[in-house]
Amino acid sequence: MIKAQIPQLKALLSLPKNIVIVPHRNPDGDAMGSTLALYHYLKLYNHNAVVIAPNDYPDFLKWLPGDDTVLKFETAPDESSTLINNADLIFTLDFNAFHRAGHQMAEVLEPSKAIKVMIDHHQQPDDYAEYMYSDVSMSSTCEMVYNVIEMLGDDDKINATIATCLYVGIMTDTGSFRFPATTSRTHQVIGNLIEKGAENSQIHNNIYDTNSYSRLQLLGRAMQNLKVIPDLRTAYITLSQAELDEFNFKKGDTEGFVNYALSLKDIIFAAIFIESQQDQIIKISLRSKGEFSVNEFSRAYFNGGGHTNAAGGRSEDDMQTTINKFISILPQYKNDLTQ
Ligand SMILES: [Mn+2]
Repeated sequence: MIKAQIPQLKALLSLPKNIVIVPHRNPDGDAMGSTLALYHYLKLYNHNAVVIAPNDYPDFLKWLPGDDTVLKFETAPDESSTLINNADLIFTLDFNAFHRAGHQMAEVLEPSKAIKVMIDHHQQPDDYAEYMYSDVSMSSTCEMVYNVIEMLGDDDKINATIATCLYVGIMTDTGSFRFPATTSRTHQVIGNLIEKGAENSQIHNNIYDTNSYSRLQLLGRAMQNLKVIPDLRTAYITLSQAELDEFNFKKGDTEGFVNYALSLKDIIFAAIFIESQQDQIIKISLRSKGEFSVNEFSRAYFNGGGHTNAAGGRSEDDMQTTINKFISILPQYKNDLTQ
């Protein structure tokens, strides 16, 4: 779709507008990188733009340029709602269904009369956006925002600030340029971003070399809890609330843990189950290699979804019940997991 609509979008953006930019709940590097990159881009045209995140995000993203301008719906619902109600345009980035912004924020977004623009690479998008750029083959929403700016004829407007934000999202969503959605085009975009001033080595350092001692200890516990089901090529990790508390858990601390399970030789399906006393649920992250779709698996059994090889989910049962359910489902997929 989007190419045909670009002139229309360009016309829309030619005069200053009230614009709200929204990432998904529990924003990650791609969500914050893409929304802040777009924010800095729109500011060049004197739009009254603001990023409203549904809730807070990990500290390792808090150095991003523009972080201090981000509103959080959860802690500023009235101010956020007013901005959403007064918006001419709402960009929803790195998600494709209002409920992914959380139920409270979804209730404000849904009835909004603003023109919606979706830029996203998750599967099965909802149909709410007048301008919809949805492509599941893309490495990241940040790569797509780069494409949009380029299609608008503004690649020369990408400065070091915008480049830095976009670099973060492409790097984090591709596991530092190694996941299968990483294409030669992705590397070309990354090359251009470095030319525009993204400090690649420093950015990597800012995001990944921020471990606290307690996070590494928590990782140690997670690895002790790692279980393997070799004949179904599956591995999973559990972390209880008590274990999180023991190691001083902070938001973002378990980011990437599931990838260790997936890095086991011959394992193609990995899961991590993390108890959240506050939400009264078990949070689930699923990863796979190859054809096995964790998006479909999560949609079918764990109230979630995402991509073919990376998805989230949740369970309202306790940990043991959730694990038992998980293990009991697996044999149905024996063919897919062992082919
Ligand atoms: Mn993404």
